[in-house]
Amino acid sequence: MARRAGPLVGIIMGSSSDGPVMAAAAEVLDGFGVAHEDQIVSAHRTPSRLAEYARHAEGEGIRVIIAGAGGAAHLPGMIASHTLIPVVGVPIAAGAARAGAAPRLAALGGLDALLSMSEMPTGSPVACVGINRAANAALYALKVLAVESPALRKRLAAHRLEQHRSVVRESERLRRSGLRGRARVRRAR
Ligand code: RP5
Repeated sequence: MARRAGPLVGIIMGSSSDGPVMAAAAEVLDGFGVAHEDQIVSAHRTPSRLAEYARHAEGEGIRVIIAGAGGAAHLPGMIASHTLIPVVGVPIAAGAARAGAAPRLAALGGLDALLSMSEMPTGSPVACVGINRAANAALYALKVLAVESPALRKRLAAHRLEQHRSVVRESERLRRSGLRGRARVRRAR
């Protein structure tokens, strides 16, 4: 894949309240140096903008769209129906706190959004990660991009190796200290 200046990933969300969850996707992409463009597109409040966004994404050469939404989350499925760009949905459970208020939990804890995305009827598929798992959506998008980019594939392989090493390091610490935080004393029988 040739290097290009424009965004490779489009991150969209139904509301600004989805921003705190979706920021995890941006963080992962930034960590891999992959350009993304972030926008708010509401399937039910800005339906014409949704169609426009699909055209814009195709024009920009965006390769993967990550779409986060809560409630009866139509955004990923509707975007997918307007474009051939692969779409990864992020079901969102909690809206951001407004003016110091506590986070507003979706009535069904995100299950509504999860099912809206994963149960897309045949014809307009959406890949779907777990509730609030925006980081996983970004990792999935990176894997899609890596099909055409040996450099990115290398970085993903290094990331996977580091995950492995970090678990081994944690396990070694656990082996030394035991689950209760100190070495177990073996009782002689
Ligand atoms: C959905 O409704 C959005 O994706 C958001 O998760 C949820 C609540 O939106 P706001 O009321 O915070 O704008 O459309």
